[in-house]
Amino acid sequence: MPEKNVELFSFKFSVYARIARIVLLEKGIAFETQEINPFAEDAPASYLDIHPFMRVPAIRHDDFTLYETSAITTYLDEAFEGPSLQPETPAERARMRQVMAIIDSYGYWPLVRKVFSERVFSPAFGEETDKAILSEGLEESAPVLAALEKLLSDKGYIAAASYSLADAHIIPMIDYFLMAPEGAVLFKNYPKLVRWWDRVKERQSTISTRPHLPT
Ligand SMILES: N[C@@H](CCC(=O)N[C@@H](CS)C(=O)NCC(=O)O)C(=O)O
Repeated sequence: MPEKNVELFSFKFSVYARIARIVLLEKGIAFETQEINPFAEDAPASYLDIHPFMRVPAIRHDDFTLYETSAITTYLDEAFEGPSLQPETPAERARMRQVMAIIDSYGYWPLVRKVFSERVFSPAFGEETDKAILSEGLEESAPVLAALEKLLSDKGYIAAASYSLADAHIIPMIDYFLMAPEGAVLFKNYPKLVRWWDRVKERQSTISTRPHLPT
């Protein structure tokens, strides 16, 4: 069974890189981090050999490199020992993958790039909030949260009675969304999601991976 030699290409504010970090911690996998800012104009061109779309995260495990977060987290879960992060039944595994796809396809842009970026990230770096983008983001986030509320398992975690890759996948985006006061107000409309968040917000892997924004 493979042990160490895992390198994570990560950016400290990235929600996707945080998903990979959470899974590495949940599995207890030792890893080293290489910090890459994919948004920087001077991002190293050599990184394109690892990720041709210049995004984070990517991993290198011995001589195997991989990008795309869901592929990375599934690989880490299957290639390493530690608690399984994929539920037992086909229906629960399908639900897990469905939630991951929903947040990627419909959630990331409104929750993170519109609400969090405009309301929290930009002001932290001295830029003004674009209120039109913020309100568009809140409007577009509501159906995503409603869909998650409807799909959430009654057993305690997103897809099953145990923590899975789906929980790890949505924690960073919900965490950022809740840092926006308007996001936190909207979130209260979804009682199952609120209960789920109360359960996962104090988890060690959630706390220790939370980015520190300038104040
Ligand atoms: N589909 C990719 C998305 C990764 C992604 O968008 N990462 C963001 C950071 S959270 C990024 O690198 N953005 C750089 C850019 O948009 O230029 C995955 O699942 O890994």
